[in-house]
Amino acid sequence: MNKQLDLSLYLVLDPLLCGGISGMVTTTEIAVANGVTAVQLRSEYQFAGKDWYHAALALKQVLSDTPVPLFIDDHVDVALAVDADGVHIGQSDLPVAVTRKLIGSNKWLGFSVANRQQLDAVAWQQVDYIGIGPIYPTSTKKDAAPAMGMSQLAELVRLKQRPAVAIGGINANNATEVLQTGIEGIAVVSAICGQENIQQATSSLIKKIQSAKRK
Ligand code: TZP
Repeated sequence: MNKQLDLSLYLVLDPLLCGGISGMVTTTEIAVANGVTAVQLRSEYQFAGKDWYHAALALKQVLSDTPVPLFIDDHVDVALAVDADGVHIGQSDLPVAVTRKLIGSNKWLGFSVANRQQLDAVAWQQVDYIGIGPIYPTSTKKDAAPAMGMSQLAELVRLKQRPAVAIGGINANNATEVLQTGIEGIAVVSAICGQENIQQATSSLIKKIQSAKRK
């Protein structure tokens, strides 16, 4: 199926929080059925090369009959191996231009920024979207930059030249104020991964997104 770059609710999977590959697959099935619009495979640790490959392959399969794209965090080789829809990189990964060269023009490229200085340095022509964060404190990313809060998020949203998702500590209680900045979407890990009721967790985020978009 044709994929869409819809950043509204971007699920970032973490194998530790989700319960391994099978947990990530189940989480993705339920979350996508309830409105998640983009999925990223990400792991900070305890994930060997072959685990990355098998997880990516399984997720690609789950998403194959949906418009929801699969992004691979950082691992360009894995993205190419499974023909994922895109790659997401951060400030300490391969440079944007090099990543773009490796993945070509038919895959989407996302890039993380954590402050104004990093936003000012973005090679906008080469990226399809940016991730802005952390917005709030998070324990999911061990080396996360300081939380930027609402006023800095609003400034970065005003200055950005591509669509963006906000990330870091976002949940159904604070999603509305994030979306009120006019940002295209929210990215979450722990607000979905590892939640007891994935359906309910996803639906409550979707409700916030729908009501923010109506205003
Ligand atoms: N990048 C900035 S914060 C973060 C990433 C990957 C982790 C967000 O996780 P959570 O559980 O949604 O706070």
